[in-house]
Amino acid sequence: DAASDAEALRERALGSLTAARARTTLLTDCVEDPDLTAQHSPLMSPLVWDLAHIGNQEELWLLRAVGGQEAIRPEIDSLYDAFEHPRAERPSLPLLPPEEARAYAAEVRGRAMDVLESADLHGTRLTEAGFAFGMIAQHEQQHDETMLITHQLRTGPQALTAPDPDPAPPFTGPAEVLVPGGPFLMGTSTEPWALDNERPAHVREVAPFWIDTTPVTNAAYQAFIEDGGYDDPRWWAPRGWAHIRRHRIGAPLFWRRDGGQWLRRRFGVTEAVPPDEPVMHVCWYEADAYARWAGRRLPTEAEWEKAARYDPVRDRCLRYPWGDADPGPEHANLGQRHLRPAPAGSYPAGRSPLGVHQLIGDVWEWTASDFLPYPGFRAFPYKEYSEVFFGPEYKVLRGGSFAVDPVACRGTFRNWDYPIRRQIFSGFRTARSQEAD
Ligand code: AVJ
Ligand code: FE
Repeated sequence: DAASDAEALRERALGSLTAARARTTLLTDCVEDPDLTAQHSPLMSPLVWDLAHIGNQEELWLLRAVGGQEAIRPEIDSLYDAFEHPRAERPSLPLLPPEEARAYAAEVRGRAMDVLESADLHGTRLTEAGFAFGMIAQHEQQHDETMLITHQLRTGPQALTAPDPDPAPPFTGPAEVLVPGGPFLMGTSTEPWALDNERPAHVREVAPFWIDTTPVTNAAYQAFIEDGGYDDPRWWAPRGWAHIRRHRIGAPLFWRRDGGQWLRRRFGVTEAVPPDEPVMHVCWYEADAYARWAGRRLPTEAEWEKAARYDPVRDRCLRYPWGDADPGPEHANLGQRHLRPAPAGSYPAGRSPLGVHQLIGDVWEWTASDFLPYPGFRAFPYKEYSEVFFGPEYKVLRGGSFAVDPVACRGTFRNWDYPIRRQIFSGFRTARSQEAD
């Protein structure tokens, strides 16, 4: 009945917010204050900025917009407005010191719990099915992934540990899967916590194409390096070629050649690059060049989503590759349970109906597509989440990495970044059109 539905929604919102805060606490309590206030890379904010920004977004949406409350500290809004201050500038702002940032985020959370208890979860579009609470839990989890990237960029001793994923036997399935052409329903109009750029559901047509069964592995990527892939302009988009030459890029970020082998630094530890793991920390230009070298191309965003969600037997799209159930540990490497992707061929229970593996979790996957609105898009609840980023300067990534929490992950979820970015947990898989047969 309606009362128990509302209670289930409240429980889901509470659980999602609580899990996000536990992760934020882990990521900000595992280092000392100087590591929280330092800027570890000009690409990133100080961790203490993310912490107070998480609290400030929660204040704006849950306390002020939903709860109708006055600002707790109106003077700090502008410090934590991502559009007023680019990341490089944030360390020089008069930010709340770590203890104050923690206390502020905790005060907001305490009040948000009271708002959640009495909110009408069918009152307005903002609170419908607990949307604002889900949006804020996703926002915090997205910044937790951002903070994990900051941890990866940080030099110095290891601060985080996690068990490794289970080893997997070498993947022996077919290298690629045929995805049938024809229409499918892309995006969603029904997923209650889907963000504005995933909406609305709309029919898309794709031509038949082949897609890699697993993400491209380190071993496959090393073959591209060893074949002189970084020295051959034939494989590179002109801007990508100019970029890798100017910055002398010749391998994924964090890789280093040591005699005959490749090493990588991962969360403070240097280790041999594992051959069976999906390649990570490559930019769009590197993914695009690898695909051309391999005689293939990146999948478009629509192709990726059809490969991930389309069930040819039921002729409909699923919420996730494995079906409509929320992600569990058997389906995908999500939620920072591990601090690395799992070997190619892991999580067979998470494969799509067409037989494509590891679409969700492990590494974000670059697609060929620019970040553009779907037909019928409406910015909600604020233009600065998606709308201001639409255009050709951003490329879409799909699927989510090991650092994405299930609450911020769906078959329809869209991420985007500049094509030169590679500090993110980004990999890719390749495709080819069927008519090339
Ligand atoms: C969707 C990951 C591109 O981190 O810039 C966080 C998410 N938006 N706060 C980002 C976001 C506002 C966003 N990405
Ligand atoms: Fe944010």
